[in-house]
Amino acid sequence: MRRTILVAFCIIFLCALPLEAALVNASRTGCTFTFWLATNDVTTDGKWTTSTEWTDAETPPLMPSTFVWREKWTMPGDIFQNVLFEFFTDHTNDTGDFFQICFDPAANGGAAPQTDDFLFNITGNSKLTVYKGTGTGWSTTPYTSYTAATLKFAEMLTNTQLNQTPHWVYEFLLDRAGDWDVSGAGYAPGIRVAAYDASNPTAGVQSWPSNSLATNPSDWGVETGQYASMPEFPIATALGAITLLSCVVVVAGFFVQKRKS
Ligand SMILES: [Ca+2]
Ligand SMILES: [Ca+2]
Repeated sequence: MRRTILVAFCIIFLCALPLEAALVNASRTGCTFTFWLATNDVTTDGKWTTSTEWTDAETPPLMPSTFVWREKWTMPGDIFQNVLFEFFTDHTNDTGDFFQICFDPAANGGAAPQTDDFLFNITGNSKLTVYKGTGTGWSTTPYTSYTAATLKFAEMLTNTQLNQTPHWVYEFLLDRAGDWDVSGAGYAPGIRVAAYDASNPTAGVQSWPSNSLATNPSDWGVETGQYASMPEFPIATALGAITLLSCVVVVAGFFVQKRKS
């Protein structure tokens, strides 16, 4: 009888795994993706340096139609976060344009930016400014207490293999040592990306997750690091298959135990 109870508990545990994963952090439902180790070389130059430069990086789910973004990490030494952002609907060079990344290294969410949170803001005059959370918002004074070499970006108004009409392409590199370390979050930080075309103000700020705010970390997405390169099949399919197979095995064991008892 005790074995029967134990096996039944295992069935409930395995079938509840997806729900447990969703409850780890307060974040936008469905906006989670995998941050894979790069297979192909990447150069931060504001364009697809090679035809395969970004084919080994996952595109997060629930992407708006106005842009696409991807990221992957590289070694050796420090972990480097490499980001590609293509703003398909911005074809004009305006000083009011911006691209930004909000980053929650501790993945502790919050209804306002916390003191571990950062906002990387690149404006249309090719200027990168970093802001730090205060617990109630973003500091109005730029954050400058970091090593300049830990951040790098490049932008270009060009066409790519994802979209043949010239549009803004951004590449961003962040050295995850020091200020940008995410090990405290189990390598699963909160993240949000956004862009704005000053020539099209009625479209407003475009963001992932869609319609999310830089001031609400609990509504950002979650990036989960993997010490592996991206497989050729969707990882969600593989995880689903493993979970389903586990359930089948345990259920079969349950009935075998029942027949013995
Ligand atoms: Ca490049
Ligand atoms: Ca523009």
